[in-house]
Amino acid sequence: MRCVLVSKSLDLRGYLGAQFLRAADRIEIVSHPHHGPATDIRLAVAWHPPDDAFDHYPHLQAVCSIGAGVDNILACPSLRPGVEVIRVVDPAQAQMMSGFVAWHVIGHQRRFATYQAQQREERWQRLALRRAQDVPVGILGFGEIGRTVATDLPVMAWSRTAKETPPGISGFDGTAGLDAMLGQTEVLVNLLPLTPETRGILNRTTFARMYRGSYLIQVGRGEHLVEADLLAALESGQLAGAALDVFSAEPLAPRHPFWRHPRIVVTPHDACEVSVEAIGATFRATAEAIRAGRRPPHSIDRERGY
Ligand code: NDP
Ligand code: OXD
Repeated sequence: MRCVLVSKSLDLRGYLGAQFLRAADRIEIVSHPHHGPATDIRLAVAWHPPDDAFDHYPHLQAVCSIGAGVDNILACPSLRPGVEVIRVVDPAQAQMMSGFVAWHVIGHQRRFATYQAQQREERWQRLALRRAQDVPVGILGFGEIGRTVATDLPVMAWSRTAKETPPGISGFDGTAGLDAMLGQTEVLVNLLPLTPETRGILNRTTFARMYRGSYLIQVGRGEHLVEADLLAALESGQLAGAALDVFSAEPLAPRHPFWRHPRIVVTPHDACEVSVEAIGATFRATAEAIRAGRRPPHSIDRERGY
């Protein structure tokens, strides 16, 4: 069996490195575009594949993402129906995300931006302090990563389907659940996958339902956010600030208004990362399942989109 590496934005061979290539035991790795015979290419590892990439590999059975998100693979027009799409589930990545979210939640709670502004003006002024339990945090998405973040913070969490939640976490689901959660939320963390249902969910209506002076931590996908609505909510004071890690066009364009906005923190899609070891383990489990004629673990539901 052979596997093709497909990406228009990353040199996957360099990214995955020699250790991954060695560990791909008994599987020959080739890079797209592969000009030789393609009949035994049954596997791909992909990240932002070119539109026509999969047309070249008619016997493809599975495409492994190198991240938790698969939106960029599902959006590829040449991905045929029936091809399994597999994502990486990496507890270390979820923990890294938890640290990122905690950084910004505490930054908001402890009014870090105000202290920074005061420092720039050489102003010595103590501010009223709040306790963590006085800052209600709502998470959009209560999946592998949302659950890890939630266990590290007292939170509310929203998902598509109802869940049993551990003590200390209040669960919400469906449209009514979203409204109910937003009505009690001061920090909103977006950890949703990008699907037709979730595109544009961070919009003026969502912001208006939250407390005045709320904070947004946007770590899902850029297309979840209606950028003009965020700028308007910051301008009106409905939102006090936002930490943005993902953008609809990455890298963020030069002179984009987010770069210099005093109440926006920009990070370069760097909230956390999947380890090459986790990608390797996913890849090996996928190859093993394909050989055995089983459905690979962590295959996503293509109908649902995640
Ligand atoms: P999971 O698939 O494990 O969880 C997705 C969660 O979103 C589930 O709780 C699911 O609900 C919920 N959900 C999906 N659609 C809806 C909807 N229409 N309404 C309400 N809830 C919905 O994903 P992960 O936790 O592993 O990752 C989540 C996302 O985080 C990724 O898809 C990616 O976009 C982003 N991400 C960003 C990173 C970064 O560096 N910035 C790094 C890693 C991930 P249910 O439980 O009911 O199915
Ligand atoms: C992912 C990401 O999906 O890093 O893993 O965005």
